[in-house]
Amino acid sequence: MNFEQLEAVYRQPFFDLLQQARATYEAHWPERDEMQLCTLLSIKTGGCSEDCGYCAQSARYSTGVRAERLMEAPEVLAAAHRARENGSTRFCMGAAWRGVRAGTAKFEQVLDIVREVSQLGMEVCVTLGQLGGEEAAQLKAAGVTAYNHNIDTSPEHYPEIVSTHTFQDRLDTIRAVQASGMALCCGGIVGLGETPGDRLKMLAVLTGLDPAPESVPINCLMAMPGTPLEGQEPVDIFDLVRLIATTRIALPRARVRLSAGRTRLSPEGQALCFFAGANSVFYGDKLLTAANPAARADLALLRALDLKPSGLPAAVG
Ligand code: SAM
Ligand code: DTB
Ligand code: SF4
Repeated sequence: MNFEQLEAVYRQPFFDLLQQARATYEAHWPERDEMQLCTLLSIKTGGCSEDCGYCAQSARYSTGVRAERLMEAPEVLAAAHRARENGSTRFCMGAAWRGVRAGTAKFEQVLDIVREVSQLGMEVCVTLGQLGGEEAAQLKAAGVTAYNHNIDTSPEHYPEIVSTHTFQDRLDTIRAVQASGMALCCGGIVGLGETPGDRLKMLAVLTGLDPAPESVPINCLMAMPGTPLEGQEPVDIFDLVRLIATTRIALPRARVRLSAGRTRLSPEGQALCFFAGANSVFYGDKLLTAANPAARADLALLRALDLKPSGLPAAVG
């Protein structure tokens, strides 16, 4: 869908939009009462060379996040086991890097980690920054299911948020991921000072990707103290619901993940997002460095809404 088409969908009367999104969701997701639970782990925290204005892990801002070394495989594996025991079916590992290069010791260590974690039968997602064809092929061979690389906002707004790499750099990595056959997890953040139009321009880029992204994380900015965006106001809940609904309509088969920022949403607000077609969340008390709702609270919310965690793929059980 192009920008004009997305705008026409987005600007419908609120309940018409919700109804269209719900119908689209139910037509494409027979398991409509299932919520995918994903657990995040920061395998390399802080000290990043990039200047993404929202990020607590950039070395350029004093955020209180200390630079740590890349975790060893056994530590990561233990966390992955815990995630699976707690009901997650997707394990997402993040690293605060500009990117990775084949043949380096750190990349080899990541490949080792992936080989081990992929034995557990969960979907394995990594987000390591920029990469090329060789790195993507090696990650796929090691057992990565999906690579997360967000475009974050519209092409126009991107330079307001990041100066150390370009929107085109993001698209180049996305191309390499897609060429490797890994699934692409690609979405963005709301609350970066962008307009609703910027959000739809971001969505136009996402819907133009071929193949379409397998999953689309919609993050609400976690305004991290010390970052340039620490003072940003949260986005209006109805604007967020409209965006989720429009994403569901534009990308019917994608998992739409209500990602960072749920700590600032009410249960009722989240319920509207789920009704509009969000069918995945990050589960567990921590995102990468920021807080996430307590696991107990999330399970209570799912129960209240008669939703159930989606199961592991049948082969693994
Ligand atoms: N360094 C890699 C990169 O930038 O692609 C991977 C890790 S980075 C933390 C992954 C994504 O997390 C970012 O693209 C952004 O969408 C999201 N993110 C980071 N900080 C955030 C924040 N404070 N609030 C919401 N989302 C955030
Ligand atoms: C994504 O879109 N959101 C996740 C995941 N991909 C890597 C990260 C959210 C990070 C929130 C801020 C933090 O924890 O520092
Ligand atoms: Fe580094 Fe990724 Fe944070 Fe940007 S978003 S500063 S690239 S960790």
